[in-house]
Amino acid sequence: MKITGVELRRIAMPLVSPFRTSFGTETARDVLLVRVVTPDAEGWGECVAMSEPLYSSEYVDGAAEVIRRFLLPALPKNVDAYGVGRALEPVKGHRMAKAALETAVLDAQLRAAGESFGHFLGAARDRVPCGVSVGIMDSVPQLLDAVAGYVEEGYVRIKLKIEPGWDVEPVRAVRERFGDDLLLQVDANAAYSLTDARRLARLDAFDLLLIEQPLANDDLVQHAKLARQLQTPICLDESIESAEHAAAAIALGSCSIINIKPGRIGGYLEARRIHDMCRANGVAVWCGGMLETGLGRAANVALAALPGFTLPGDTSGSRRYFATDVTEPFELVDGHLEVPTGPGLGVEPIPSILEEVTTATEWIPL
Ligand code: OSB
Ligand code: MG
Repeated sequence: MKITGVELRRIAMPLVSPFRTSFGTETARDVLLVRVVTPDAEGWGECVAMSEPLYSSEYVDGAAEVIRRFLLPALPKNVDAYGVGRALEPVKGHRMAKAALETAVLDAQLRAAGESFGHFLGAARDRVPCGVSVGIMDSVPQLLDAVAGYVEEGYVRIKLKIEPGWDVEPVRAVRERFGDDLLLQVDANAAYSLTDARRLARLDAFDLLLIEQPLANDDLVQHAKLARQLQTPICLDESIESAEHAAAAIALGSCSIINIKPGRIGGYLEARRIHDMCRANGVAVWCGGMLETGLGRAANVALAALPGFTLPGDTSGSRRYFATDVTEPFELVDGHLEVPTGPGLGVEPIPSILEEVTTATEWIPL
């Protein structure tokens, strides 16, 4: 596939409510979109990097810079999605930037071939069950109201963001109010250390599906030690940047579940590799999210339909994030989102909405 050029487009997407985690509070999503143009088709990739390097070392200005300065010049004249990863291998890290570019190339390639992401990746069902990630709130009553709204909307699993000082009490309150049948899990975004093991073990009383990323991003050994002190299964998010990390975490006993976020690990091809490896080892996976627009969401929903994704993902409906999405909104039906079936992502940005939210564009001929 010959690439004519690439557009880098920045969009500003206000969130319907502030989203607070242990690393910060987001009120708007500053998104970099990559549009790859070929003679036969165009493709879109959404970069999941956030404005500041607080979740991981990547950030959106840095991703744009590495794409224009190092990634695009490294692309061969003729390339498919598999070739993108090979061509970009000399550049270390920057997986979110690489994922956005590879996804845009894959989308263009699949649209030209008339094949959907779901079919290409190996989706085994036509809809996926959805969870929702609930931010840290100012008070427990406010949290209970938010969770009640999501339960009413049909979400089949609730994830509570936690941090020291906001953990046992909110979890207890949600468990008491919504009962033992609610699928419930927590996400610490690396806010604890091993000395908090006894505090974290108090969460064992609440029958959580998992605790996500309790300790530092780069500490697989301490996660393995913590796992031996908890009954609640440990799931890793930030720590897993590749299939090699996933294999190491499983071998060390650092986690028994993996959150696969294609953006964090370099794209959907690597995501499928991790899925295959985990499935062969009996390790459950689920699809995480980074507050994506409908473009990123479409691909995530397709991935979440693979057979090894045995837990509900953070693949929520558009309105959980945005009053107006850039695509037709994803809407929950009976707690599920439908996997798009059209060519490529199977969704398009709506031109008038895209124009309205665009803050900058840059055309780079190849
Ligand atoms: O840790 O899973 C996370 C959002 C931004 C950055 C990191 C995380 C999250 C979420 C929300 O939990 C997931 C979503 O609904 O997209
Ligand atoms: Mg997480």
